[in-house]
Amino acid sequence: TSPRFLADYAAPVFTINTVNLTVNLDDTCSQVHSELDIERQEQEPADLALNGEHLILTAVVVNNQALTREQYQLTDTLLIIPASSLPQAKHFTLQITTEINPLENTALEGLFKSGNAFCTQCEAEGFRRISYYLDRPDVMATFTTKVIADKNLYPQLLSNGNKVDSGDLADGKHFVTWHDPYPKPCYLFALVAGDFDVLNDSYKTMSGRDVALEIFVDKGNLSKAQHAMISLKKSMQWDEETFGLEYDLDIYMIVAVDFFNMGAMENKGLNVFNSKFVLADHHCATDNDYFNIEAVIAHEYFHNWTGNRVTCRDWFQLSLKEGLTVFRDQQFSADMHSSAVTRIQNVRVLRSQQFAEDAGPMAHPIRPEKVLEMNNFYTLTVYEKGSEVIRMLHTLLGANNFRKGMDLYFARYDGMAVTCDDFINAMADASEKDLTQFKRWYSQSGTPIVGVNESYDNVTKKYTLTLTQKSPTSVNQPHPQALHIPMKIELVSDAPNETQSYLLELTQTEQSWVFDNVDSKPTLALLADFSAPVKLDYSQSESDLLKLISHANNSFCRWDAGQRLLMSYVQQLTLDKSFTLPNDLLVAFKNILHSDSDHAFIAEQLVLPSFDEAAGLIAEVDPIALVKALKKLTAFIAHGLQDELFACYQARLLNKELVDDVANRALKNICLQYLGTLEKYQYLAKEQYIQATESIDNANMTDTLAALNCSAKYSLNNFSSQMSDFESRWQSTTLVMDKWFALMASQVSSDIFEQLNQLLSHTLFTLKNPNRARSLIGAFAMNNPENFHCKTGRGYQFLTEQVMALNAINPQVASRLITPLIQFKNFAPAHQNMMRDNLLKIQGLSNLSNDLKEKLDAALC
Ligand code: BAL
Ligand code: ZN
Repeated sequence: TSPRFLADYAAPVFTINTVNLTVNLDDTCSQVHSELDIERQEQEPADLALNGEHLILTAVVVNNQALTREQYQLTDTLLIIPASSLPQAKHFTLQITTEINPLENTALEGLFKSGNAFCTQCEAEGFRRISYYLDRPDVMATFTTKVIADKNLYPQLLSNGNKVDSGDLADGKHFVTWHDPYPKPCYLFALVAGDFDVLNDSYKTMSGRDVALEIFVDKGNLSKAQHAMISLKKSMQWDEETFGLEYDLDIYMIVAVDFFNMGAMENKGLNVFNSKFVLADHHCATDNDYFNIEAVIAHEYFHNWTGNRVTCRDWFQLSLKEGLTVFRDQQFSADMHSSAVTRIQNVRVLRSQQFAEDAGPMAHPIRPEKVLEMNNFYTLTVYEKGSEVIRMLHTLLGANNFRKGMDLYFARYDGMAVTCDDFINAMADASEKDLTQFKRWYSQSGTPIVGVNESYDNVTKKYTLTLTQKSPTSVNQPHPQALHIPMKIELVSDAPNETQSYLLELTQTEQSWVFDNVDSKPTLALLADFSAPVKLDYSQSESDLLKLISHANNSFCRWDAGQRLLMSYVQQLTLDKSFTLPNDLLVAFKNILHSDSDHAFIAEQLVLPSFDEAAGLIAEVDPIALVKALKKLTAFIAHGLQDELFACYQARLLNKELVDDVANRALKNICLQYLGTLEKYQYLAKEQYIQATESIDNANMTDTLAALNCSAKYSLNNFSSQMSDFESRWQSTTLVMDKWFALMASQVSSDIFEQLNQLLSHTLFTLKNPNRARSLIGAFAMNNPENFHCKTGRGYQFLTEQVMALNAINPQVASRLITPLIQFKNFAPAHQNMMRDNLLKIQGLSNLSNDLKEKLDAALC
């Protein structure tokens, strides 16, 4: 196969108006009968080419006339009906019968088995594994789907839309027919069959309609679906209140399955979810899990308008729906929780992962221009940077104009498949703001660097700020142009209440602003609320950063000043082993601990920059030196503030009111992470595990995992016996065992490779379950830098072997897990060479998937 290009987009020659599907389910030979109403878009005779993969074709019928084998052509990926076999009329019908094998479908695209249930995943291009079709998002049809299966094994048969018919059939089978009145692309098609427990509820929409809400989970898990249901109702209400958007069908269903490549999927009226983002109770889920479930439920729900009612013209436009929907779910989370902490957590993901992607071989604009395997573009760039681009619009336009733009977007495009340009044009027209230059964010890749120059004139009381911008160049982007960058700044004054905030629009490569009547030289706080996804080239003095930590008005700026200070120490410690850390840092941290900020925010301020974030800021870093630097910084703070950290920890351990609170748990557990480095306090991790696990009232997974993480990271001797205890308690709870595998793989241990091999042959381990594969292999490669980057290269070799095995089982999962290896240019030459050698080995596979091929070709060119 060869890559596809955005520039080659052409409107479809044929479209499909209605689809009648009958799916007769069977483990190894499911039969799919599809009747399509086809509409010719051009008068001239043309061949009809339908996408299809891994299908057995048993019949093709045009206008009720069966075609003979000579009347059509078949390739591995297409069914071509030549113009000579088609009627000349504008409308004709096409019937296709295919057979598929769901049980053998380990790629989990199209129709597959997840445990005992059948389910589907069609985005991006999975429908072509169910039937021959015009599998492109700008072909939108109304679907009627009849699902047939054994009644005992599969009492629930689900598809999109409303249930219109059901009944019994011969041989113990039954059927249910569903009709979805909203035309949709086939990527939003879904079908599920199984024997589930159902949580039922309802929601009255703002116009007074009752919507039935149903969450389907594996038998016995009903009580774990409550939080998802509450989250769904909150999301429905938030979208009505914030954007005036109401749900449109009579029923909204969510099904939780254990085998799933993605987090979840927004199929019309029938969301399919990775069970990780549905199931929770306090015994088995962490505070973070609760937060993420609410966010993913919201995300998929919000897609009903931003994605389903208005969808993408082609897959290059993916950020049209994903960037916008991530922005919407981030705003929702910020409204439900601490907005400052939510924003910080968004930025951490962006800086530690998206910046690395944007600096690596797979860097692409949020609207990519060339794609070999579409599944490779469900990226942090399209999603998270895409959301930042929408956020910048929100900042530049203001909330009111942004809402007007959204209203206009829906008024213009409801029911259509459109482009990112269409979205921006609606925003520009509604707000009357010129967004011509802003559109460059959609076509340029790489993280821009903003430079800073400032001067203050004591006599004229003028403060002058000069900002520069530079986007990285690459083969695909030899001459990047200046972007339209919203820079929210503060001029922080020593005088109370005199700090001023501004929104500057940086549009040139170099631009200056003069501020009059500034009484004394201000301290500059840049990127309030992280107003743009850029890096700063600005080395502010330690004393300025310390001032910002305590005096900036914007909470993000206070947090960020602390991070920049810490990062400068990490950098100095990495490059110079003899660097001594200053006591000022301890004073600053002590002030943070004792500040009256909310405790979730204090906890965030105490978290050090991650390995990944630091690695992105130090060219060709020696990973081992970086791990040591981070440890040294942790130990310095722990040692210097042990009394304060211990007191803070104890207060939260002993005070019942504080124990039950998410923010206080976060604060307690960050204290524990520091104290774990000190021998004197290592007993705390052991005790916390016992208390969090055994207490009948307070058994709590957040505290259990925090204790085990601490023991894993500092090789505490209680780790292995407590992990055995944990395993025996939780061996029959799949999602908790994922946490167990991840902890085992994250432990810093001299015999880690022996342990990893044992874990691979554990009776509960399988590469076929994506969550399980990620929990062992992903956790090792991403959460255990000390062992992954070990100088023998065994860490790289381990990941390579697993990626090679996964290539044949599930190419999407293999392609995600290879990320740490393709970013080899971040690291010192000796590590680069070992990583590159391993990549060459993978590239040599005879059955290399397109998913891996695309990344390897980019990394090794
Ligand atoms: N559309 C794929 C999953 C998601 O972004 O919601
Ligand atoms: Zn999405």
